[in-house]
Amino acid sequence: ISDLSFEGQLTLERLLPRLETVWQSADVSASVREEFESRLLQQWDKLFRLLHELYGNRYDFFYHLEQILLTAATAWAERPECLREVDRHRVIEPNWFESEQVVGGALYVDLFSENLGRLREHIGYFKQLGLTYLHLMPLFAVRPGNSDGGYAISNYRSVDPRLGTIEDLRLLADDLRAAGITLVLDFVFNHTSDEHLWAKKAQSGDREYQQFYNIFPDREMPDRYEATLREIFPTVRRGNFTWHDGMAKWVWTTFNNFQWDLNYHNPAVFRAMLEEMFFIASTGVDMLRLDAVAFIWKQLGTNCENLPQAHTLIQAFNVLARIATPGLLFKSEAIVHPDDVVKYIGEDECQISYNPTLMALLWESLATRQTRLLSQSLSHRHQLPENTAWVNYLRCHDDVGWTFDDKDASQVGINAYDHRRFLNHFYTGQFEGSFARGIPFQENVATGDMRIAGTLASLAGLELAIENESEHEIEMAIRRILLLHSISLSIGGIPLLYLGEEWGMLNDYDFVKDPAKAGDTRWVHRPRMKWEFLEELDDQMTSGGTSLRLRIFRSLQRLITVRKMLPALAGQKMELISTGNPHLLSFVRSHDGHRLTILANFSETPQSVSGNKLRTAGYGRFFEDALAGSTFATSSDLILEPYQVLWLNRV
Ligand code: OTU
Repeated sequence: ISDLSFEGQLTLERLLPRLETVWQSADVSASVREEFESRLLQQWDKLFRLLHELYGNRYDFFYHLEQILLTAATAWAERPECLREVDRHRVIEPNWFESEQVVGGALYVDLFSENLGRLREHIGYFKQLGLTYLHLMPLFAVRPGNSDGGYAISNYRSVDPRLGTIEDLRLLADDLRAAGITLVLDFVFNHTSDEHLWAKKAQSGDREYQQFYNIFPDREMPDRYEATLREIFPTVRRGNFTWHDGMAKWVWTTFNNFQWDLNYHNPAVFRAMLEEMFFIASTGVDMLRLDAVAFIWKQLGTNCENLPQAHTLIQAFNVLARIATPGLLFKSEAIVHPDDVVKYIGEDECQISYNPTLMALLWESLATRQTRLLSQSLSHRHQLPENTAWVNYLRCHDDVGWTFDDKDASQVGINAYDHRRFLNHFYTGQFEGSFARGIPFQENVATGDMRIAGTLASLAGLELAIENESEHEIEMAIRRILLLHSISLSIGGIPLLYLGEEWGMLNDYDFVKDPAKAGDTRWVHRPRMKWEFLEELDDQMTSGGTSLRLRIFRSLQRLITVRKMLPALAGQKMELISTGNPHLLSFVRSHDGHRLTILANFSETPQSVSGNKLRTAGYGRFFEDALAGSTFATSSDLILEPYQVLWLNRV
């Protein structure tokens, strides 16, 4: 046994008796207490190592360790018994989220249903659509005015009064749990708003709280850091630091000026955010979306993104969740280079992760009508460790950035720099013949860099097609939308819709009228839910009508239903098939002895696949398309209609 493990054991012996007060004051049963202690013993060595790595050089390490353990014990002692029940189940079935039954949706409470109370009335809608996972955009108390869509939190323990109360959140969580829907909320742990109590104390000169943030008296340190930093929100300000008049000091602000980055070099910050994390979990949240994970650890002389200590930190949060709230899972939000994205994924770090590379490359394929870069990337980037999963999405509340690997691009003869420029032109509609209606987000005049804002439907061509009143273009746009969904629903992982997509919602340019939103073009793709679509659906159920909106809704609903009937779509296993046709994406999904072959045409012209090729590759003689029901024999070539997708079962 190593020296460090030995020190760890001594430390635990000293600390365990100090938890006594927690058990006594919470009055928990012996068995509940034993559950905690057995998990603590099991995870202790790991936890001690992680925290020692981060904070072991502090003279007050032991004190902070004690505080952290007290926090964890309290979280378990006070955890509602119904959540402990969920914990016990999830520990036995750690890969429950890999099921083909899991389908996710994300929404803004205010834009969807005004408030949490009303949201509860729409659980039937989620079920109708087939959702089993619901991510609510940040709903905690925020600073007034611009709050970056809720990402500038002033109090993690109270709900934005416009949306409801913590009690409303609890009731919603209970109802969702009863309906079999997993609740996902953000853990915005990289920064707080400048109006958070900690920031206010810092502003009033409290040195203890000034150490919660990265605050500097003059430009010396900011300039030294700046030498190696990127700019994330260059249209907000140049650089990463904001001058605060009251304190007459510089504050580290990676995002907006009012989002103050927390200083995790300080163990008190770790412990304080741990308490907030456990509080959020106690409301009945199943998964936490770890916001902006890439930025949480800063180190002079580096780009302060994706540093090894960021992983150590998340792993430390994770072990503590395993000990105190074992059902709670983490979802990584690392919209960074694909090599860095996967580093956050693991049973001991984030069990699930956004798949930004797939998202970007699906849009890339749609623009180029070619799948070579997508296939190249998928060929070595899709596989994940056991008990982890991708969260596959097409659009979310954020922008689209072209986060593919330059080497993957050059492998298939693409110059990454030129290609990103092309994609930006294409998706902002500047490229001739483009169907897309996106607008730039965070355009950096110095580097020419930008990201793209726009809804799925507007980027896929529906907005322009409707404007052109072209039946043909509308048809093509709808097919593109469904093509993208069918990939996201079948490629392996948790598909995540951004609600509004089910109706093909278009860009909403009215955001410029609201001063709190005007400066952030992402609001263009955050439209308000139009419940009249649903009423139309209900009316037409009987009359059999087929408006464009209804067609999108019903087709997506059907894709989801079919997904859930295909056990081959569980898990993550995916093998590409080479068809020799550059316009097709083709792969086989297999799980538990089930197989499904998927062919997708990314062009607006019919494409053929050699049946012979499919047969000799061992994919069978006869297939049935699970989507349309048609059958195919591999004795002749298969023809895919423009943008058609086939989910082929062997028959
Ligand atoms: C996240 O995104 C959120 O998703 C955004 O809505 C927030 O504005 C931001 O953090 C601050 O809380 O820059 O454009 O992974 O791409 O973390 C979105 C790197 C963002 C960043 C991502 C960030």
